[in-house]
Amino acid sequence: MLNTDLCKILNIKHPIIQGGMAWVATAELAAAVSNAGGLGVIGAGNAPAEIIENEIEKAKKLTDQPFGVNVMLLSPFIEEVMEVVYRHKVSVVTTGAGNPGKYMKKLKEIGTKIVPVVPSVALAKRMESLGADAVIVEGTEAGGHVGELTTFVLVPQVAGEINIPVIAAGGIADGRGLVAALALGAKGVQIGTRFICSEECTAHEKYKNAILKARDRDAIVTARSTGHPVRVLKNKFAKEFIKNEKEGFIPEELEKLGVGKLRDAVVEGDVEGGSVMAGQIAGIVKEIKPCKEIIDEIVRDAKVQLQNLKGLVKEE
Ligand code: TUI
Repeated sequence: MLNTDLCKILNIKHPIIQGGMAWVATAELAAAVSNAGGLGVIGAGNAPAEIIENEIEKAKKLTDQPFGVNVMLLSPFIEEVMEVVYRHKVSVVTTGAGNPGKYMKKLKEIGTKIVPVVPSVALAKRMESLGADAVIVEGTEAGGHVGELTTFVLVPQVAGEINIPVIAAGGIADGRGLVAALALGAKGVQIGTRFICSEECTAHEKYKNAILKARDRDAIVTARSTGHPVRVLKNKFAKEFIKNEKEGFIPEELEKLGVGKLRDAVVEGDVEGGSVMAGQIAGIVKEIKPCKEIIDEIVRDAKVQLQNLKGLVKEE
C-alpha cells in the first residue's frame, strides 16, 4: 500500500485521481479508475446538465466506489450542472478554469468533498479558507487549459503555505512522477494524459494513437493571446491557430475557431483539424492498457523508486 492522508479524505485506496477531461472523461473511464482504487472523475466540460446527469447515473451503475465530477467554471451550463451535482450528492467535485468560491458553501452542506484546481499560491490559500478539502496544483505541463508555473515550482510553494492536502498535476504519468510529487510535498497526484490511453477510455482510437506517437516537444501552447492558453498536440489546427494569433486575430475570433474542435478530435477522430489536448508527458505514454494495470503499475513502480532512493542514504 502507498497510503496518504488524501486516501482517507477521499475514501480511495491509491492516492491517484483521474483528470476530469472534457469529452474524454466519460462514465466508463471514471468507473474503471474508481474500480481500480483511484478516484475516477467525469469531465463536465461545456456539456449541458442532462448529459452530465446521464453520465453520473451510468457511473453509479458501473461502480460502487466513490467517483467525482469535474466542473469547468467557464461552461455556459455551469449553474444547471451544479444543480445536478447537488441533486446526486456526488462524492467529490473538482473544478477547473476559475474560482469555485460561490458554490463551496452548498457543496459542503451536502457532504461533497470539494477539490479546486489552483494555478497559484494565492488561490490555494483562498480555497483553504473557504473550506476546500484539498487542492489540485496543476502545472503548465498539463494538457488543456493551463496556468503559467510548472508543477515542480508550484507544488512545494503551495504545500508550504496550506494545511489541506495538495494533489500534484501536470507532467505525471508513472511511478517516478508520483514519488517526485510526494517528495515535493503533495499527498497524491492527478493524472490525465496517461488515462486517455486506457482500454476503458471511449476517446477515438486516432486520439489515443496521436498520444502514443507524441514526443517530448509535441504538446504546445495555443491561445496565449486570448488569456486562456490551451496545451494541445501540434497538428494542422494548432499551427493554423498560432498563425492566426501572430496575424493579430482578436480573442473573440480565436475563441470561435476553437469551438467544437475538441469534440472533432475526441469523438470523430479528426486528429489533424481538431484540438488534441494532451500534456507534455505524452512522450512517455507508449501503450494502451486497462486502468487497473495502469494504476497497479504506477503504484508498484513508485514503491521500487522509494526503495531505490532509500538506498542512496548512507550513514557516515
Ligand atoms: O481547467 C483545466 N483544464 C481544461 S478546461 C478545458 S475547456 C477550455 N477550453 C478552452 C478554454 C478554456 C477552457 C480544457 N482543459 N485545468 C484546470 C485549470 N484551472 N488550469 C488552470 C486553472 C485555473 C485558472 C484560473 C484555475 C483557477 C483560476 O482562477 C482564476 C481566478 O479566478 O482567480
